[in-house]
Amino acid sequence: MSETNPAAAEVAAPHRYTAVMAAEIEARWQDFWDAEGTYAAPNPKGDLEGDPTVVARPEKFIMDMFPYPSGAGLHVGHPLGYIATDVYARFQRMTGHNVLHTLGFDAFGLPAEQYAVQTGTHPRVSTEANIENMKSQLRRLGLGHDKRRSFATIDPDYYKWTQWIFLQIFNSWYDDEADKARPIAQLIAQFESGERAVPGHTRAWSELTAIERADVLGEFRLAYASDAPVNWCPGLGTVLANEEVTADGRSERGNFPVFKAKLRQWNMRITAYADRLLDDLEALDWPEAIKLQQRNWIGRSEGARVDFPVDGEHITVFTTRPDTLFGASYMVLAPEHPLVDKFTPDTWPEGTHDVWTGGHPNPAEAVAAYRAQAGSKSDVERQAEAKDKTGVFTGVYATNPVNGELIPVFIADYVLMGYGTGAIMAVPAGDQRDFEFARAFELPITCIVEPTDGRGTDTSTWEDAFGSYDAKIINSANDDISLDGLPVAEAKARITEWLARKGIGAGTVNFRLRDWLFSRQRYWGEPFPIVYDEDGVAHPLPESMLPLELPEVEDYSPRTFEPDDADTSPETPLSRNQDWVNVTLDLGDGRGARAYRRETNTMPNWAGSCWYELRYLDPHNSEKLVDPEIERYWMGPRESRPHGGVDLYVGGAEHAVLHLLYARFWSKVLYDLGHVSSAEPFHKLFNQGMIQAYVYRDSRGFPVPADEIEERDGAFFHAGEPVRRELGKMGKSLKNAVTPETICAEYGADTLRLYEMAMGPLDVSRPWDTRAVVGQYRLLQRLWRNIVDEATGEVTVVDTEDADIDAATLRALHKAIDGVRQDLEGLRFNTAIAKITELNNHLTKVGGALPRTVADDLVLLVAPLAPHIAEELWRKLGHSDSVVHQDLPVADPAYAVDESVTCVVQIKGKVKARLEVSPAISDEELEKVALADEGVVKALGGAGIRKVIVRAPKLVNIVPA
Ligand code: ANZ
Repeated sequence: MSETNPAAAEVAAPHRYTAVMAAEIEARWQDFWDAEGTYAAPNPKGDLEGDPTVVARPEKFIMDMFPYPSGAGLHVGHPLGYIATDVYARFQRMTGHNVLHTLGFDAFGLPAEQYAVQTGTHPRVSTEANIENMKSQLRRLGLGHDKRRSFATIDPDYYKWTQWIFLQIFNSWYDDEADKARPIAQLIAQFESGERAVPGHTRAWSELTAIERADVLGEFRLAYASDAPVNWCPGLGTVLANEEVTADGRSERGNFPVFKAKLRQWNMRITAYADRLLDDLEALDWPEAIKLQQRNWIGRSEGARVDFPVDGEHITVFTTRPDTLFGASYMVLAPEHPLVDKFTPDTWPEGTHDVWTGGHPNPAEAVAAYRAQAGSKSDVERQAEAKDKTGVFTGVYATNPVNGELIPVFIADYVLMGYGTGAIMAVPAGDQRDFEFARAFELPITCIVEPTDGRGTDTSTWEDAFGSYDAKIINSANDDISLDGLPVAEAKARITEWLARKGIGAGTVNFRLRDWLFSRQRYWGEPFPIVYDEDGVAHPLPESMLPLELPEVEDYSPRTFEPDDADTSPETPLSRNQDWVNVTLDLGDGRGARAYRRETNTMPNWAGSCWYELRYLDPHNSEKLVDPEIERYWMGPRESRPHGGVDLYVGGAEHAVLHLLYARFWSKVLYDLGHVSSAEPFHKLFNQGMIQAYVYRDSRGFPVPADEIEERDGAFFHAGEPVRRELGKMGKSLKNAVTPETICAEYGADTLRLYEMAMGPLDVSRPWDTRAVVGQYRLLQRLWRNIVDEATGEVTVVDTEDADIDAATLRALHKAIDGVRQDLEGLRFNTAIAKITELNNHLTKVGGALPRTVADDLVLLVAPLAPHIAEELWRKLGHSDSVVHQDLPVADPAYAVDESVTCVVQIKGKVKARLEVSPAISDEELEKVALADEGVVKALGGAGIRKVIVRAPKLVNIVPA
């Protein structure tokens, strides 16, 4: 039979596994699974169509980060994670679990909207078309999703609940005493009864105007509007959250400049949860790198606040090193600090150093000029390490409270208004930025920590600050307190206690985390369920008015501006639609029908993904976002997941602090308010690697189509011209995208699945190589051939008793079963495939018809990875139920071992016996076996045993008493 002539092969082997056959098998089983609802995961109650009434099996909730329905469709890199979760879900189904696995679409937000704007179609039209396209691409891969549970975040039935959650957040406050969120009605009751004083007012709650009450509550609500400076991105025409701004002060999406602007915007008080977001990370099964990024983003610093008197006022600083207070030789305020206006005197005080004035005739002019210059810089630029330190003197002196020294107060841009108190005490000996500033402005540098690196205490000879925590404090004493000789940690504790006693400071914890800016000036997002009355007071819509649907508009384009024009302000597309904006409503609050204006901002694209795991559980519930019993069943706390949450969540590492932090925050609010039993959304997180691809560039550096490349002697050519090869991303713009359809057409979906899983460990990036895909295709062909006669299409297995199967085959089988089970549980799909390949090769080598039980087990092992061919072979083997819900075989430990090794048993150093044992035998087991050995018993002759030294599997040394 000629392997090289496919036509001839087809005549000789009409039942060979080919791409044509794969396509037929795969389409047939996909239709069958859909029709049968094979992947429908029953709920413990409720009305999901097709559910049985009793669910006896333990639950597993397996989830992917759902995709944006981009217009470009999927390339082979996208489904890596989806295939992995599918394999894992299938494995869990075959090991006794009720598995929930489905996939929805994250369809609001900038990517979908930008695509719509580019193509000139309404976002709903293009988004829905993209979703359909992606669904058909994904269906071809044979993913076992429960399709009854799928939705898109743009479905009004879904975003009704996103809006409902917003209202829950709006209608609650953080009770620090109870350390949880509570309904705002309870706070109002406390104000009404007088149990709690109304902050900022001496009048009773009942005497405040509606506007005053709204303002007071705005200081408490977990969702609130504020005028604080925000990140304004003219190029995108919207404001952005801190998390959406890159380290160099540009928009993560589009890479446009971002400026600080004062605009009234909605915020989420995520900072109230800073401690819990930090603490609860501990019990999560997440990659350490992601936990670390979240910890850093939350940025908890322990330190102290200290008051420095100045002109009858005081400047409060935040410091992590109160132990260095005696070395504070000047102060710095952020240029925007409100006290600066209060202080600035008309003239420079006597003795003002020339370098402090920046050449300005008086403090007011100096401050104004410096502020103008600092305003145009991003926080990151301001804090850049290498940057020359700039600043000016404000013309006032503050008093250092520990030694009474008068120290000058500067403004400088390296101090940020948004961190701590926006003011610092500068300790040039201990802090590098302060050191550089002190050198530039000729300020004293007092040595307050004894250097441990031999540089000595004469700071005039120093080249940098000495910030070590492993040193002793010096030169730090007054009549009342001395820190001299204390190590840093002790000095910190002692000075903090002293400051508190004197009433000039206190220990405090500061967080880097800021509240989450929650409004966007775009069309394609969830409308806020908020209206404003004639006083501008915000009112929540009653639940009965949800969903508040996004109106159909002609002009949905965002108003964008020159990317670097900071003096612009946003315009919301919804505001153009006055008929929608101005409404008369009866909110059911006893005020009757009134005129209101709708909020015209929309929610950010993160909103829909903050809670979608919950809706998968109970997707059609019109009464509640999720039934509590159903939520407890799928996600409630267990020993394996102490805070509850999804059992496995797979997605890219780029969402470390955006989506994952926001979703955790929403979970905690819903948990506090009693809507869910899980305080965390995702118990185990796994980040898959990226599929990379070769990019081929011509002599000008432009990418040329990767599928037109010829390789000759290790060099690459395009249209006869030599080209350069490098490893990069896969995508249309680099002309190297490979679509799953292409691979499916050439080899079938099972081959594609196997190839993606075999490429390497799931969490590392790997280069795509179309030429290597055929390797997995051959594996499937050999698997087929081991069970099916290629000439007749009949199965070739024989019924053989286990006892009659040769030992090597039993060993190969059970080793594979054991290894594959462990590998699948550990998400090591590549090594699982290697073990299946080894088994299959063994069977090919042995030749002849397979014993039926071996064929069955082989097919079951393959089923999670290549479900279509497995289903087909399973049925051919005579089974009438789907392979999907079969039990995965369990290895018999008697066979699941390598051949034995020889163990030497010594008594007093002399060899007394040799034992054949399993190489995997434990020390305890081996000791037992050795002591029971006849020869050993004899040699001991009844003597007691003092000690047994075991080095499994090769040595046992017995020391008789
Ligand atoms: C005195 C001192 C002495 C400081 C010393 C450090 C070392 P982390 O750890 O990030 O919280 N700081 C405080 N507020 C600031 C602001 N708004 N802008 C810029 N810097 C600010 O850093 C806290 C330290 O950063 C604080 O402790 C303060 O400098 C500075 F040997 O105070 B330190």
